[in-house]
Amino acid sequence: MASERALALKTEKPLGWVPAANEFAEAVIDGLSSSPKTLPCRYFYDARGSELFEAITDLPEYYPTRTETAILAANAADIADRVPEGSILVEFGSGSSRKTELLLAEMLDLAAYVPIDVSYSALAGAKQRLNGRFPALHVHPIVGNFTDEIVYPSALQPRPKIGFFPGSTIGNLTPAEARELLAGMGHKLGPDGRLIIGVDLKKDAHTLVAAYNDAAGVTAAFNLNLLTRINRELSATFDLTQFRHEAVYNPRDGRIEMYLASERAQQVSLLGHTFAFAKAERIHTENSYKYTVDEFQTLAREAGWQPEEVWTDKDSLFSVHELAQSDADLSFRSRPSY
Ligand code: SAH
Ligand code: AVI
Repeated sequence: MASERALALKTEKPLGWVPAANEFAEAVIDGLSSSPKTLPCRYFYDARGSELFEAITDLPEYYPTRTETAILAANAADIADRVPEGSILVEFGSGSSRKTELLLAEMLDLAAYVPIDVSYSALAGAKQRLNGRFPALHVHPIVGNFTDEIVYPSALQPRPKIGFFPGSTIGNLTPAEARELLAGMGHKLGPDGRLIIGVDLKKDAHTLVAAYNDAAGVTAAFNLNLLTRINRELSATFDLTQFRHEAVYNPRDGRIEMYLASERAQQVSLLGHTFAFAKAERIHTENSYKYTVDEFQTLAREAGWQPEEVWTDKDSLFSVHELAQSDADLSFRSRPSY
């Protein structure tokens, strides 16, 4: 069994790593100086934001998590069948890693599980739980942006790499960004790399808007928590009672848009900058793109991936895709299913 040290990834940051305050400050100042005002959605996930996201996943209106979980539960053994022994499972935006447990239970001969997330608290919680349930599994969390390069140590470099990107987090990027991220994942996973990715499907606007504007107000709290984080970490003066959560479906672009709308004309200061808000002016905090199966497969092909399998639920709410690198040698497959 390789030692923890031998398996440590070169780019792995200590588990306590948090993005440099100036990176966060720059992103917030840039976003609030833009017209229209924006904030990057990856900053939702401080400890409270990760907790609120977990609460969202239990909401009756938020169908994606339970639907994707059921798809994975029904197909985990099939997915695992095609994973060569001694592979590394690399997860992008792993959060609580709860869906991953379904795969890990079927992939008992993995060399390592590498969850990557910007949320320290989510990774720490997941590592502790997984160490308890799978004591033989090497878990190597990386606190950081999944767009960053991963430099594998030489012991792991030649091993087959399976990517896992559930949750439809791909939908939080524009299609152009998604193409770039998928192409980058191809590079990170190597020529024999495979990717299991969850993608939310287009559906009626009513169902979509309800999922992002729940009756209990948990999504509103998740959205507003971004301002709490900015107040705390960047000494800003947002008055949380004077901003309102909004979620709308934009059918032209096929995306849910989340905003924080100013209840009145007001000013907010932050690190020596002052930002003026008109009444009803909005900060665009998140997009959540929805795809048809064909649209997503086209995007994947454009990024150098070959769609191999797709699973959906009976109501066609959500899809899970298995992709292979376009020029991959698939001879290791255990059964000729396609
Ligand atoms: N995969 C989990 C969590 C989805 S929530 C699931 O399917 O339920 C999105 C997760 O991605 C959060 O944990 C968030 O912290 C993480 N995340 C968002 N943007 C990220 C980025 N740019 N780099 C790394 N992690 C990111
Ligand atoms: C992580 N991501 C895919 C979620 C989504 O559905 O876009 C984040 C979220 N935003 C509001 N609710 C959930």
